[in-house]
Amino acid sequence: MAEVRDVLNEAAHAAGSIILEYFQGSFRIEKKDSVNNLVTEVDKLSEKVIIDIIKKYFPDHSIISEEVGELMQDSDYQWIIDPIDGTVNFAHGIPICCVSIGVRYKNEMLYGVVYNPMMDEFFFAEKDNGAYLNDEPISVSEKSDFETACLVTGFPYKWPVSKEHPIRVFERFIMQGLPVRRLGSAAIDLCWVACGRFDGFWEYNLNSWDVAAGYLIVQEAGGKITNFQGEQYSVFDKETLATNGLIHDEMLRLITVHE
Ligand code: 2AM
Ligand code: CA
Ligand code: CA
Ligand code: CA
Repeated sequence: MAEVRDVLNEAAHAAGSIILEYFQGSFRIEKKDSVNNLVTEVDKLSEKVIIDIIKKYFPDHSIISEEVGELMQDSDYQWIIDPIDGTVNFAHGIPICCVSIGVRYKNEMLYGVVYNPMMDEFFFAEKDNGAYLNDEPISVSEKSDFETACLVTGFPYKWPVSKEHPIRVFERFIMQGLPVRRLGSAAIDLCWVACGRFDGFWEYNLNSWDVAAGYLIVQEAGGKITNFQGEQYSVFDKETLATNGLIHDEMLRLITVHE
C-alpha cells in the first residue's frame, strides 16, 4: 500500500517539473470569467499529472482542484490542489508561482506541500511533525515589534467582498509606514510567513486550494492563522490572517477597526 506522503511528494515533483519546463516558454493562455483571470495550458497539464498520480494509488480518495472542481466526494481523504498558484505571474515569466497540494483526513489537514520549482523551494508540513523547506526545519519569525514588521497581502478579484473595503484596510497598514508586499501567490505568501521572511499576511476571498497546504505549513512552523474575527481557521474561510503569532492581535486590530 502506497504511503500518502510519498504519493504527495511524487505528485508535487511531477507538477513542478512541468511548471519549470514551460516557464518563460510558450503556452496557450485562456481567460476565465474576466480578462485577468487566466488559466494556461500548463495549469491543466499540471493538474492532470497530479490527479493521474493520485488516482493511480488512491482511486477512491476525494479531490478538490481549481480547474476541474470536485471529483469523488465520499472518502475520508481529501486532496486539495492548486496546479499553479500565481498563474498571472507564471504567464508573465515572474518566478513567484508554485504548485500547492494539501491532504485532509477526516476534515483535518494532514499534509501540505508548496513547491516553487523556479526558486527550487519545496515547502512541506505534516500535522504534529513540523514544517520544512528543502528538508530543513523552518519556523516563523520572532519579531514582536509590530512597527518594524514586514507584511504581505493580496487583493480580491471580486469587489466588494466584505462590509469594509479592502483598500481601506490596506491604507491603514500603509499609513502606519509598514512595508507591505504583494507577491500574487497566496500559497507562497503563507510559506514565506512560515519561514520567517514575512511576519504577517492577510487576504480576503481566497479559495481552499490557495490556502490548504500553506495553512498547515504556517501552523507547523509555529505561526498562527485565523479569520478576521480571530477565530479558529478553516480552509474554506473567506478571510485569512496568518502571522508569527506575536503580531497577530495588532494586525487583527488594524483589519477590523472601524473609524
Ligand atoms: P491563482 O493564480 O491560482 O488563480 C493572489 O492574490 C491569489 O489570488 C493567488 O493565490 C491567485 O491564485 C488568486 N487569484 C488570482 N486571480 C483570481 C481570480 N480571478 N479569482 C480568484 N482568485 C484569484
Ligand atoms: Ca486561478
Ligand atoms: Ca490559487
Ligand atoms: Ca491556480
